[in-house]
Amino acid sequence: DKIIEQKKSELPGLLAQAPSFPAVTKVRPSLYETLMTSNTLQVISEMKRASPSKGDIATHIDPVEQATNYETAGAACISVLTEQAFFKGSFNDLNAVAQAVTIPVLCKDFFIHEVQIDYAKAAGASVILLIVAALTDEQLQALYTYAVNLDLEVLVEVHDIEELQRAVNIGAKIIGVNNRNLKTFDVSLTKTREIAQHLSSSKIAFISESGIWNRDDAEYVANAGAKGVLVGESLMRSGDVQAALQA
Ligand code: IGP
Repeated sequence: DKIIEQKKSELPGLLAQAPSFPAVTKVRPSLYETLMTSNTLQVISEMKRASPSKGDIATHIDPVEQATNYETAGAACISVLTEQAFFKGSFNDLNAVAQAVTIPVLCKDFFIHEVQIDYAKAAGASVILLIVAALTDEQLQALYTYAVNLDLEVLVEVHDIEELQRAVNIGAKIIGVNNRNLKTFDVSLTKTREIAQHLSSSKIAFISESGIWNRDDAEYVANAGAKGVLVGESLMRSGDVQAALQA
């Protein structure tokens, strides 16, 4: 709730000025296609400097170096946290990463207004995140349609069965379950299993987000039905991204 309040307070600033970033003209592969056509668990690796639950994680890491390491190590997509007040990210981080890699780039933020999507697009994202819990059905539908019309893919994040239904109702193709409860910060990978059991369509690319630390965790969610994992902290803390992703 605090983060959403913060986001609301930033809207006038964004609306006052058109986004202006060095242009990114790359045509990236579709995250959805990558997830649906590969037989192995795909990794979305995250650039995450800090978080409200963990405080500082790796505040000074160079986003270009980190993203290049992720890409070389075989990541399917790079997630860049752009939220500033709580996660110490920025659209500049996103733009730098988008310039540096050719795989899909996910803008990870708390989207409540179309103007934020304009910024994400201008900075070079090919995917955005929409968090069902933070939006009404009307907002969710409007932002989803707005993003798709800009040629962006959308990762729709859910925490429970009811939110899953809301995501399915708007036609979400990529759905992620966040194993971290956004209010208590508790992490439980059993969330992934619970949600996976209620997925009715094989056309949905299902992703497990948060709290993946090792091979056992990855195998657990893959066996539960996840086609991909979204991994932040464990990769940000690991000195050797290549080794961590191979393990
Ligand atoms: C990564 P972790 O536990 O590997 O650092 O989690 C990612 O799932 C997490 O950063 C995240 C997130 C979010 C952050 C998932 N959904 C929504 C901010 C907003």
